[in-house]
Amino acid sequence: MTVSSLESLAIFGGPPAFTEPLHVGRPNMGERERLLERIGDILDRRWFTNSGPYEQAFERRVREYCGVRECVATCNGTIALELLMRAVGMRGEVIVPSYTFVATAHALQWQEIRPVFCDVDPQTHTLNPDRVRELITPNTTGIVGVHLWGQPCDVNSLEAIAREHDLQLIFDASHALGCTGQGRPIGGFGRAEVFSFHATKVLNTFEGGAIVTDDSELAGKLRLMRNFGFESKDRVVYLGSNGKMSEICAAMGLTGFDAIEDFIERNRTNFEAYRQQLEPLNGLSVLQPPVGERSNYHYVVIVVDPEQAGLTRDELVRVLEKENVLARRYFYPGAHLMEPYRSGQPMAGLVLPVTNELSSTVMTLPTGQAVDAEAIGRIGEILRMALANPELVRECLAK
Ligand code: T4K
Repeated sequence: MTVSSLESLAIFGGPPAFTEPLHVGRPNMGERERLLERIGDILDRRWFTNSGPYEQAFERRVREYCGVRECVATCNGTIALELLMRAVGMRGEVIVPSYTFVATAHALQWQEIRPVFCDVDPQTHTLNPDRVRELITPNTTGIVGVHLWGQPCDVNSLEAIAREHDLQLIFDASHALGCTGQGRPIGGFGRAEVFSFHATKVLNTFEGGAIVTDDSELAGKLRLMRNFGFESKDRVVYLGSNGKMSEICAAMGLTGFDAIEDFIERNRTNFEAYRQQLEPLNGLSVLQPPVGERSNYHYVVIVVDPEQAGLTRDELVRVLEKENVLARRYFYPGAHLMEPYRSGQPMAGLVLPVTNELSSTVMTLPTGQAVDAEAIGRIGEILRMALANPELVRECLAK
């Protein structure tokens, strides 16, 4: 359906612009035939998990892609974070943004480490190093930076703070495969970095994750921890868990890697189409990757200024939802407003003005293989129409 007039918007009773929902997070897929071949081979070999040949090949691909010495593939990004936090000796208090997916904080809290929520920079949406300094106490053992949306953290400043205060610095790079910071691939900063390969990520292994690092000793420890602490048959030398990546997940990841440049190019084209559609609209701004850095463009992040736009982020999300465009309010509310932090740290929000602002004004829009320029044109038209008539839209939504 086209959106030709205000009355044709679905909130006013018109048919939705899309018959099938457009999701943020529709999985990207490589060549189906190649994946099925690989799965056939796995079934023939009857080697399904425990560091099989596909998992090893996947780890090699990640290492080469990120230019790092070590990769430890895992069953998901959350377990990867938990293993890494434990392996580097985080305990007591660890400084972390609240403006992130809640898994970053949960991975700490799960091991009874207190996440100390820190505010982010309004331009980059990543940890503000000046705010980090203010939160350091004698109990602080580490910092977890998050390259949110693939935007690189201010790695130089965070590394300087970590050195100065003898803190462990790791990065949650769940969104950042294929991105750079300081012109270098994400993956090589801090003691180690963690990727997520969840279905919704630029490259997916159905579920999956990985820890990458140049520190071979740390990687060795992580490999033990990922496999119950088994050093060899019958010999356990460390407290471990089960964080292994299965062969079928690795096969999916390898198939994705064969097509990763296509995934990123599609995202980039979509991003440019969104910019063209949305930048002329008053009150909407499209978050740009930093100049000179490579991005995977996997999240299309729109900041809504309600004063200028005449409508709030939540109102626009509702308008889009009626059209079957399922924009997401990532990351709303901030992690500090989710349990157990909401009850356990009721004052945390006092030092998080930027987080509070972003979590109420940001929406992410669908991209990836499932979206094309024509769909983005229609999304642009919906938003243009709604923003040209804010009073009527608000009145209609209030009914
Ligand atoms: N750190 C950060 C910064 C993260 O963003 C994440 C994960 C992690 C750590 C933890 O990594 P993992 O342990 O997950 O590997 C999603 C994802 O579940 C989550 O992985 C991701 N971040 C987060 C940003 O988004 P939800 O609950 O918001 O969305 P979900 O999973 O319902 O999927 C979104 C939409 O995607 C669905 O509405 C439909 C579509 N979809 C989803 C799946 C799973 C599909 O079309 N097909 C699918 O198979 O969390």
